[in-house]
Amino acid sequence: ENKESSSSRGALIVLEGLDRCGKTSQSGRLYKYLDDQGHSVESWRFPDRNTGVGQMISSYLANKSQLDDHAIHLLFSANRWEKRSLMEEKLKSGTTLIVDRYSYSGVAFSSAKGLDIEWCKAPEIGLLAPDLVVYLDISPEKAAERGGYGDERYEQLEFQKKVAGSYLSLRDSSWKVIDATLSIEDVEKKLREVVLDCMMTCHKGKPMSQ
Ligand code: DGP
Ligand code: NA
Ligand code: NA
Repeated sequence: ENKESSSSRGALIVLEGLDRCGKTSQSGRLYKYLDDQGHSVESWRFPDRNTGVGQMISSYLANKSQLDDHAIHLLFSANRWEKRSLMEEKLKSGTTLIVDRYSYSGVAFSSAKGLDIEWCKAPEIGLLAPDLVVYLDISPEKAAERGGYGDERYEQLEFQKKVAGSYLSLRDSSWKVIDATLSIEDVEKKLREVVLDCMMTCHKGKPMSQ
């Protein structure tokens, strides 16, 4: 029985990892695969740079504006909050969402700057909890070798090392960790396995949590 019944909700699947870990291309491939299989699925990403808040974030990341570390943290969180009701609607209507970065990025990147981790987590409380978090694991050094970083604010080796440490402290048993240094095809295959497993079993009958 491969088809979901029309009454079941979609799964909230989150991809996390350092910059250049391959998340964005993997979410694209996963989206295409699930869509081709006939699933109702959408590919999302945070920050969503298309909103007003998202434009402020984009300008900050491009070093075109300066903001207090706490203020930008709250903007990233607000950017997730402004999409929350749409997210809930989609999931309720049976659409599975593949989300490139979510609250873990929020906490990992800001706490890497030295902000208190509990303070960082607070504005994320009440957002929808993922059914599955997949961490694409790569060392900061290997990630930096991949075609180089762009010009964005956080794309620097020393900072990414701190982010990697923060992510490590956030990992729990609900995370699936995939070795992101495998070939694109192998990462894709492993990602499909954990995602299909989640879609078949892990969220069935489970209410959306916050
Ligand atoms: P991306 O579009 O996935 O390349 O993300 C842009 C950059 O912003 C990337 O370096 C990760 C970082 N980032 C993503 N989400 C958050 C967040 O919620 N808070 C902070 N501080 N940084 C974030
Ligand atoms: Na980036
Ligand atoms: Na990305």
